[in-house]
Amino acid sequence: MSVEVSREGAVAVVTVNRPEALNAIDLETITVLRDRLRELAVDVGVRAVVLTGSGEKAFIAGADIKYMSTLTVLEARAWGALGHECATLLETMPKATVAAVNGFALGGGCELALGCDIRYASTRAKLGQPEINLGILPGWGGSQRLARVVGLGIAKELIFTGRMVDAAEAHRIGLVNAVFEPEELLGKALELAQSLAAKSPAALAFAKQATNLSLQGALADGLAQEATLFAALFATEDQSEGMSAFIEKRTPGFTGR
Ligand code: DAK
Repeated sequence: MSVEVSREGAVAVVTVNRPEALNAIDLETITVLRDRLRELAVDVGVRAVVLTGSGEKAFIAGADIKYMSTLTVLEARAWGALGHECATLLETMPKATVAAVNGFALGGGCELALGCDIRYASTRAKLGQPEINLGILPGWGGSQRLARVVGLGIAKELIFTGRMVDAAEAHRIGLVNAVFEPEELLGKALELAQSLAAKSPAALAFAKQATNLSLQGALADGLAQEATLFAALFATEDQSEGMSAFIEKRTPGFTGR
């Protein structure tokens, strides 16, 4: 299968699996990825998702250029919508999403990583938006999300030049949260995902919803939404459990109720 999903407790690991093409994403792959992400978004047994690529060279080396080279204008529109849906599912599903960037994350690959809440990279990772070299622009959200992560000036430089950054530079500019040796990367991403899966699902989902608003729209609207979400958590058992556990000096057991 071009996309594989495995489970480790409440964590789902989604692996794009086309190593012969450096996990470049063709129509079948993006459609299956979209379907799997839709399922995981509503699966109450899954509290965190890790996205990675198979093999040692690539996370996702982009959208499949051979496939894209044949597209008509209408097909390009539909292709863009599929990638948008995947990145938006990663960004908005009510659970944590972590990209384990184990190699090339280019074009659409960088854009899917940008949809994730947190990005970990291996020392071998190379990230970038090289679409300009193909006579196109980033079409799966990169023209909007990259600037929100690294700032407008750096985003424009990377998108206008198509330059790739290595893991150290990606970390310095805030494009990835942390860098690990290749053999450590997936374990560290899983460890992070497991720790997020142990949090209150309601608190994490609401924290994600609120922080997603922080770089969009008016501050007053974001603050109003934060106030509503904050108050709503006081109707959950998890809030009572979290505070009781602190007072009783024990580890909380969150149930999601
Ligand atoms: N597409 C198709 N095949 C790819 C590929 C890709 N993106 N990347 C690699 N491959 C394939 C190669 O063709 C090669 O296959 P064979 O020729 O052996 O059959 C195999 O993977 C191994 O690649 P290389 O031989 O090139 O490996 P190297 O180590 O020499 O080089 C590389 C690695 C990552 C530097 C190089 O493969 C490379 O430059 N790849 C292309 C990277 C790239 O440009 N990615 C961005 C793609 S553009 C939009 C919607 C979406 C998008 C844009 C607009 N709209 C709707 C508006 C998204 C655009 C993109 O993602």
